[in-house]
Amino acid sequence: MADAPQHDAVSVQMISPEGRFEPNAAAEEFLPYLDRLDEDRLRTFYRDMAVIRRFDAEVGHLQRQGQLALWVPSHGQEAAQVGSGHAARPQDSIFPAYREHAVAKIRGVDLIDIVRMLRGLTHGGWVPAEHGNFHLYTLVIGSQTLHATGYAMGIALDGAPTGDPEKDEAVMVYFGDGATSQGDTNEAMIWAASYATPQVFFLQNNHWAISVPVSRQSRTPLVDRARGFGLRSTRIDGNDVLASYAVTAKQLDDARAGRGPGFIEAMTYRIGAHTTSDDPTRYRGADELKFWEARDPITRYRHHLEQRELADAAFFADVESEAADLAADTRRRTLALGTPGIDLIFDNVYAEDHPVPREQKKWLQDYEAGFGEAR
Ligand SMILES: Cc1ncc(C[n+]2csc(CCOP(=O)(O)OP(=O)(O)O)c2C)c(N)n1
Ligand SMILES: [Mg+2]
Repeated sequence: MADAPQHDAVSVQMISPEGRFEPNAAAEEFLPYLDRLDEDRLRTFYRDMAVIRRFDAEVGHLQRQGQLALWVPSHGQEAAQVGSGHAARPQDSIFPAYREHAVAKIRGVDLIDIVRMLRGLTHGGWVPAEHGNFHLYTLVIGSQTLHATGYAMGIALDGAPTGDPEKDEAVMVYFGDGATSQGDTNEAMIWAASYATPQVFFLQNNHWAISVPVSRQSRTPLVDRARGFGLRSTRIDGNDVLASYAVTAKQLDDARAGRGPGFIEAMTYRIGAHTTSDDPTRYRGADELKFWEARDPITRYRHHLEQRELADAAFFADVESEAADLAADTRRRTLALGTPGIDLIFDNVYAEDHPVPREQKKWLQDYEAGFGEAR
């Protein structure tokens, strides 16, 4: 079966792969949104990307050492996440999938809460209203798009926007290329368009849904498919943090102003495994990986900051030490988390007592007791 072309749509790009500020023609209408960024904010983008990369690597190691059931790496997708995450306003609501560690950090989630969830200690992790309206990680592919659209429909039904972008709310939902094949995602886009929801669909096209390439998910670039639903749709270079920021800022402000839902396809790449349960060498070639490693979003942005003389060696050393501190802190806190009790596995299966989980729980308790010391 021939693979569908995925590269024949234009991506908005602000920074060249070498780090030069070279907005292409598609970037023009988004350029004014970069004026919102002062030098501190530009440096924060780098800091967030680099710190999350280090955190991600550390938790990956912890999983390998038996401390987590599973880890979902974000390596390679930092620019897509950091640019869009910073473009959201405090009053906005964010619905993630399960790989958006950088956005979680930006919205004020304590990253150890993600670790707790993937260690099996909680069924959720945090209270969204107390953490920047950042909703819970959703492992059922695409289901968060419906949660987001339902929430955004609520905002639309509550009344017309005031016209003040500092007050009006918008919703952003993150999902992957594989999720675009789910019925939920397609239904969410239909309802969003019908109700003109104040919402942005943020697709991180990392080229793979576990072992299935994006070319198998769609015979047409996904940015074009979104237009068929009636969404304003833009493709961006997802490894360009400034493109991600500017396009998301415009899309969210258009959505909050009542101009209807938008869609962003961020072209990026999942450098690591799908999760720690996956071995990507079984299905993808080394050349493809090399191609994308050479387009690393953090290296590109570092060159950009250096060329504009916005950051010096002391800044980069400081970021490195913050990243090392976070990694050490995460390791220390993870090792202190303890193990989940057996009850937690069964307690929320049914609201009331039920013979099947009761029997299964007893079986597991007896099995564990067979080892002697309670674990
Ligand atoms: C409804 C549903 N079907 C299948 C799965 C198994 N599954 C987990 S991740 C995944 C691939 C998702 O790919 P994509 O949407 O591209 O997101 P990515 O992991 O690449 O970020 C699948 C099929 C699931 N979690 N939920
Ligand atoms: Mg994917």
